[in-house]
Amino acid sequence: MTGEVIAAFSRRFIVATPAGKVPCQVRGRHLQVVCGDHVEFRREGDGGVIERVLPRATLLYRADAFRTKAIAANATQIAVVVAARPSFSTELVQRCILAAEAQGMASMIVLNKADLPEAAAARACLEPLVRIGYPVVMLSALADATPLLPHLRGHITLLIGQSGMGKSTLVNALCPDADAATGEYSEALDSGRHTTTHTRLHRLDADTALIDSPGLQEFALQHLDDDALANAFVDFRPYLGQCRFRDCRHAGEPGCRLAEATAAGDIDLARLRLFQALRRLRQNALQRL
Ligand SMILES: Nc1nc2c(ncn2[C@@H]2O[C@H](COP(=O)(O)OP(=O)(O)OP(=O)(O)O)[C@@H](O)[C@H]2O)c(=O)[nH]1
Ligand SMILES: [Mg+2]
Ligand SMILES: [Zn+2]
Repeated sequence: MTGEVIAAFSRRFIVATPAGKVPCQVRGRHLQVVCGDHVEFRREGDGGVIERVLPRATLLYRADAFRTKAIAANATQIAVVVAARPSFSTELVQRCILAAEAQGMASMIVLNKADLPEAAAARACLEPLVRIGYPVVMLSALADATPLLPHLRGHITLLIGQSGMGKSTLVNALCPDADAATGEYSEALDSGRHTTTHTRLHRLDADTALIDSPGLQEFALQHLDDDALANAFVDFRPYLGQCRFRDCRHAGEPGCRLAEATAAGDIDLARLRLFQALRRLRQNALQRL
């Protein structure tokens, strides 16, 4: 039998099939199963045992020097959810987008809690990302989430972001059967309380789905080597391969096209700095190993 993994706990999964949902397990450690995977399983008692993961169209994951953490399989785009309150990190937003770019996935940003007075300032923080082509949809998940619907049709969209931004609230607004837990954020800590603990896929129709994921505190990009990292910056792509030195590290070498484009105002200096900082982080981690 085949089905789609709609929930992934550490070693237990819920697989959706046309005949209903089946609780499944994996035997052994060799098989990595992620929410969004299409799998083959055999029935065993009331449940099933997953035997094979079908080839994935995409796999969004993060990786530090020691381990890799898969987030979801087969999503076609990510929607990074940020909010007027609590505050969010634009660097974390960019890291999520870089990981998605490296998988060939589209990215958009949802600015939630537009009903709060801080929304305009939050929107201004996103302007550099709008300039390089990422759409921002501003809405209030509690009041009306429908402005997001046209962006979702035909996509499997992974909702990702820090805790307390309103990912699960959005899922509840758009999928009436979802019944996802939501939680007040902490004013004192200016942070969410990590209410969602497992990734879960919710189908809206045959070719549209939303994946809710636990709040992120960090997003390591150790898996992107220099070339993959540079290519993940969409704003760098027109200039890559044109530097004077073929092995240019875009870190102050003469004839660097990225530096020239930055001086001309065609690349945002903050983006070039982010690239250099991420590259250095990876080099330092490699040296420590
Ligand atoms: N004012 C306002 N509050 C909202 C809105 N959307 C969500 N919230 C509140 O924000 C808090 C966090 O919402 P959640 O949906 O649990 O956030 P989350 O992103 O799923 O958080 P984690 O599961 O911890 O990652 C809840 O108290 C929601 O009621 C909104 O549009 N406006
Ligand atoms: Mg949640
Ligand atoms: Zn260069």
